[in-house]
Amino acid sequence: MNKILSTVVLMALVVVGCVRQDESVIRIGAAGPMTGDQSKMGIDLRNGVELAVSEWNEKGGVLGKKIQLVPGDDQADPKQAVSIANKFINQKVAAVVGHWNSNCSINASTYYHTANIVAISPASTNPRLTQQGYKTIFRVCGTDDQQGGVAAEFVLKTLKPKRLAIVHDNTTYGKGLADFFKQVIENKVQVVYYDGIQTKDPDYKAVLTLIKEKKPDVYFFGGVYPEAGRLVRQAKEVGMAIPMVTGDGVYDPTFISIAGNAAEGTYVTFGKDPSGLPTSKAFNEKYTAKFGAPGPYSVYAYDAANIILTAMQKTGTTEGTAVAAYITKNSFPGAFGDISFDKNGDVTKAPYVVWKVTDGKFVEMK
Ligand code: ABU
Repeated sequence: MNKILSTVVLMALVVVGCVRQDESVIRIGAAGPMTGDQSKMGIDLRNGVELAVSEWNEKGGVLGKKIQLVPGDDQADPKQAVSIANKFINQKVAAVVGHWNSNCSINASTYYHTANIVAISPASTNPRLTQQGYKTIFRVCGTDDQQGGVAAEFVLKTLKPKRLAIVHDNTTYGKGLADFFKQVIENKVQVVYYDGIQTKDPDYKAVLTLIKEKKPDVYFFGGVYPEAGRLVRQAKEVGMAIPMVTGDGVYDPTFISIAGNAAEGTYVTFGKDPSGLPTSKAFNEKYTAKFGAPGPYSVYAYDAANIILTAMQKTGTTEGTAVAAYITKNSFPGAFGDISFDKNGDVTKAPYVVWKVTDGKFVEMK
């Protein structure tokens, strides 16, 4: 019996080995939270990559090979992100678009760096990601020092509060963004509350009551839309009638669905809307026909995939160092115009603007 079992295991390993050795396709990983309460972000990301891959395959692929999309669900969990990175390495994934969450991207980046795999995050905004000296790690979004500064300038010039509360979700992204915001503003406005909340907690009324007692005029939140939606909804329930100011992790219609009417008047920093630009027209039409309305980071994922595939085509290789060097030295057409990178792997242009929830929609402030 044992002999039969070991023969079956051996045959299975041979089959797996044959799949792993299959060099007839180029595999591109798409990593993000595809299950759980941030799953919309991961699915938006994967769809953006899938659209780019299907377009390249229609033109014959890259280097004479078809491209295969390999999705990786990191569940917005940095430990799971390491498992996904190892899975990609074992599957001989040539490059990765991902991850969405900064803590996931930072954890996984060490593995991609060691395996000489190019990874471009469409959405991870914590500065640390590109400060590690990893030549194959890039992002196509801005950074939290940039958007924290824009949020702070907006609060000082437009909302002009005397007293301010700052809340974060204790993640690399949320706490980092809250701290960049605080650095700019704390000598100019009295910060009457600063603390973290636990993600996934269904009830923030106790902390909101504490904040309300401190009588702030505005509160800033560093975190993602599921928690932001509950905070805003429950703030209204405890009678806290002050606006939330927050960052790109909250820019999604799901925030408004969770918060309901209480979302009205929330301010969010994010990039401009590219949908009216000629550079994103084809993307918008094709994405919408295939998947429905693009999510906030779908087009960033699409651009990231196109940058990787263009660099492979131009260099004639999937080898990480060569592909990364090409990405660093060249510029690429993207939804907002040409995209180029600095020596760290950050985009050279990432303008943030302020959006306000008005009549159930995000409206860009002039
Ligand atoms: N930047 C939006 C949220 C994703 C992250 O950076 O963690």
